[in-house]
Amino acid sequence: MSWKINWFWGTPPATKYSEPFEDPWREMILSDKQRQRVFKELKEFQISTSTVRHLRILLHGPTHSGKSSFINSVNTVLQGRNTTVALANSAGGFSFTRKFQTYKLKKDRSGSFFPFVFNDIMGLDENDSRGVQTDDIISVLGGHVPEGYTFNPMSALTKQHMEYNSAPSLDDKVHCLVSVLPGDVISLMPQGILEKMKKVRQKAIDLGIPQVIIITKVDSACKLVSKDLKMIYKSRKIKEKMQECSNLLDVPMHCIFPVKNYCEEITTNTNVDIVILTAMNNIVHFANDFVERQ
Ligand SMILES: Nc1nc2c(ncn2[C@@H]2O[C@H](COP(=O)(O)OP(=O)(O)OP(=O)(O)O)[C@@H](O)[C@H]2O)c(=O)[nH]1
Ligand SMILES: [Mg+2]
Repeated sequence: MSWKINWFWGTPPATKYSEPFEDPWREMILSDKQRQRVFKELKEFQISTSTVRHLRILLHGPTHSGKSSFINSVNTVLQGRNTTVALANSAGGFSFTRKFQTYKLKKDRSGSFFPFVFNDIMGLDENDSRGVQTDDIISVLGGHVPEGYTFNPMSALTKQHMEYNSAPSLDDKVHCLVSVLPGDVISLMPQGILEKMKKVRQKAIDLGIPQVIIITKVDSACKLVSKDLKMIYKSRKIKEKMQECSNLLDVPMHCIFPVKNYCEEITTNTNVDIVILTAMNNIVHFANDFVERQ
């Protein structure tokens, strides 16, 4: 039957890959009012149990994927000004972040902090001698790595080391694992890195830790989005990247959030804020659900 329809109407021209979808495939309101709503949600978020002081969010992923920039971006949104808490770097080569560090974000001038913290770690590299060891990330998940520990790409921290925390509290453990992937080069991700990420993911599944993927650099990944971030959920390219991540790491689409980090800007922008805040609100709720179950 279909050939008759085609014959009658003519074969419709193939949709151009660069053309956006007419309707956004994920509902995302981008307006000042929405920014206020998601901002308020994160600002007022509280942990629903007293078993932990804060929710611990671990960012991991390939080197230069934008892990440190994401922490800075969340802080920039919350402070409403250009900030750098975690040092990010533009040079290639080795992972810039070497130390295991916890970042608390200031809530207001009274010295209080948000009820979540970020752990920034060394990036994963295909070359075993250049990036963080998979076993070290697994140790971080379980709360065994002490603050300030300098990762050694040549050997992982083990129970035999003095620094190894063999009796971690629930506070020390990770409550949400965030895999940070660079949107512009996902398709080129070396198999070796993906295998390492899958191993970490499997351990997180075993421990019941929720998982989220943040896709950074959507501005570099898609011209439409680079010109106007409002196109983020109309872009075929971004949807394809998300699907690719979902397939590669076996994470459902509703746990994947594309963002553009603050890198060059010195002022904040409503749409950039909304995509970052939306991702963060989901992360803290997933982490809170996990802590509630412990
Ligand atoms: N265009 C664009 N550049 C980004 C984005 N996020 C990060 N970058 C850039 O990517 C580079 C690496 O960012 P980092 O935040 O240092 O990445 P990282 O994952 O912490 O890297 P390592 O600590 O070295 O493993 C920097 O030059 C950032 O400015 C983004 O959303 N868009
Ligand atoms: Mg870093």
